[in-house]
Amino acid sequence: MRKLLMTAALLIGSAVPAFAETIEIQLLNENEAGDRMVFSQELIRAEVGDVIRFIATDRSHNAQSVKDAIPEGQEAFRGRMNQDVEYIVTETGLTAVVCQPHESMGMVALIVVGDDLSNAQDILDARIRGAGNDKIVALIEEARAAQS
Ligand SMILES: [Cu+2]
Repeated sequence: MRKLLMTAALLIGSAVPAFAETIEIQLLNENEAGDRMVFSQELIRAEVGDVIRFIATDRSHNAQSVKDAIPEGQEAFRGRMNQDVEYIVTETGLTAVVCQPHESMGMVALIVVGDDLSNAQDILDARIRGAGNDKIVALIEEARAAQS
């Protein structure tokens, strides 16, 4: 029995990729290119088992997922203003991320897990304001172009 349990533990362990990464994304007032109110990376590629850490580098930002713009089974998240927040990747697919105060100015990001774009229409149908919506559409196009 003991041996059986250990085998089970090994099998469960092997479901998590051996090279799980922590991906750090900064919340910025301005990036090196001079774009204002931006995530340091806007198309964020990850795999199941990775952790995406949003870091409150500059003040007056947060990071949160958008309702109905996240893979089924993936836990939604909502970081507080000026605080780091982590997204623990459990599902493949796309997630739209916004900074609530600057969403309409285009402070958004798109997480792509496992190169799975199957919920792209959910993201396009979700309510994302102003320039944020335009950027999300562009990021989905970019992810699609990279796939073909
Ligand atoms: Cu912001």
